[in-house]
Amino acid sequence: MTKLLIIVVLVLGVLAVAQLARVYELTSKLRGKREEDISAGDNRMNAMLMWLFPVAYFGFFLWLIYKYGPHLLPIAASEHGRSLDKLYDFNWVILFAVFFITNILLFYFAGKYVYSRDRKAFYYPHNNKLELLWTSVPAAFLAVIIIYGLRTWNQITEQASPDAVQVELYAKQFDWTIRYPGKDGVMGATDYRLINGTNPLGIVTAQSIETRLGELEEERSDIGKRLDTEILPDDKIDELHDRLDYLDRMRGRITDLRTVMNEDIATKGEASPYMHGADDLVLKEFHLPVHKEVKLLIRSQDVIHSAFIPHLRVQMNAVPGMTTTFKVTPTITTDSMRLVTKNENFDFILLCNKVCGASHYNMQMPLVVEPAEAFATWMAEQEKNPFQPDKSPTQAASVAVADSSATGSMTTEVVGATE
Ligand SMILES: [Cu+2]
Repeated sequence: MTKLLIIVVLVLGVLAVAQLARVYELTSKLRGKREEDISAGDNRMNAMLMWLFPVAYFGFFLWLIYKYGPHLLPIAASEHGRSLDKLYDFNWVILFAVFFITNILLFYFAGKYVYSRDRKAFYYPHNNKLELLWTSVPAAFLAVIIIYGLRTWNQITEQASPDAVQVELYAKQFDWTIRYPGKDGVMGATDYRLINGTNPLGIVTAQSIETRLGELEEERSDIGKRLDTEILPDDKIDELHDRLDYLDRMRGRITDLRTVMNEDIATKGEASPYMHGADDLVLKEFHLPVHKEVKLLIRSQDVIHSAFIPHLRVQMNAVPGMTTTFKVTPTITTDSMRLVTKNENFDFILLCNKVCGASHYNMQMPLVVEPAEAFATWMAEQEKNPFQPDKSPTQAASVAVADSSATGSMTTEVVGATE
C-alpha cells in the first residue's frame, strides 16, 4: 500500500513539474521571448548542476558497494576459485578506473564550457595521432584482459590428474544423487535402461541386468494374466499389447547389453568399466576432502540441469546423454568456513542453476568439505553399504515406493512405461 502511494506521489510530482514548465514557457511567450532564448543565469545554473550531479552519482555508487558488497559470496573456497576471483577483481579495477575517469571528464567539461556569447567552439576535425592513441590504449588493455582470462580459463578447464578423487553428481528432476567409485576407485558403467527403484543411476552389473530382466518378465506375466482372465475394453487391450511389445523390445536391448558387457569383460578384463559397478556408492550425501583434487563427473537423467557450488566457484551443465566434468580442489573445510563467515550454520551447497522445472528452486544438497582423515572415516562408513541392485524385484518395487515419489515416477518415465 505504501509502495503504491509512493508511486502515485511520484507520478503526480512528475506531472506537476511538467505543468509548471509549460506555464513557464507560456508566460515567457507572453513576454515576447522565444523558447530558445536562455538566460545566462540559467546556463550557469545548469553548468553548476553538471558538476554537482556526479558528486551525488558517485556517492550513491560507492554507497551501493558499501551497503551490498558484503552480500556477495564469501571468499572462494577452492584453488581455481581464488584465481577466478583475482581475474574478476582485476577486471573490476580496470572497469572502475575507466568508469570514474570518463564520467568525471564528461561532467567536468560539460560544466566548464558553459555557453558564452563571446566564445566560439574550436574546430578540430581530425588528428591521426590521437586516433591511434585512443584505439591502441583500449586495445592493449583488452588484450591483457583476454590473455589473462584465457590463461585462467585454460587452467580451470584442463584435464584432472588421473589420481584425482572421482565423484559423480547425478541430476534429475528434482534432486541430486552422488556416486563414489567405491574401494576399486573406478566408476562402473551405467545404462539408463537399468534404472529402477534400487538402481537410480542404472549401474551395469550382471546382477542389475538380471534384476531388471526379472522385473520385465514379471510385468509381462502380469499383463498376460490380465489379458487371459479379465474382460477388458478394446482400447485397453490394444494398450496392453503395445506395452507387451515395448517390454519385448526392452528385454531384447537389455539382453544385447548383457552380451556387450560379457564381451567387453572377456577382452579387457579389469580394464572394462563393466567390472567396477558392484562396489560403487550411491548416496544422498555429498562429502569432499579438503586440499585434494576432485574430478566431478556430471550427468543428467532427464533435462539439462547445472551443477553449481557457488562457494567453490564450480558450475557445469548436466546434459542428458553425456558426461561433463569439472575439476576442483577445495581449500577450506566446512568448519573453517563457519569461522570465516561467523555463521555456525554455514554449509556449502550444491544447487541446480538451470531452470529445469517446477521444483527447480528446491534442487539442492548440502556439501561437507572435511579434512582427508575425516573424509576417509566417512567413506569407510559408507563402504559398509555399497550399491545393491541385487534385491529381488518385489523388494525393489517396495523400495521404489518407499523412495521419494519423484524417483518412482521418473523411473517409469525414463524406461518409457505408461500405466
Ligand atoms: Cu535442475
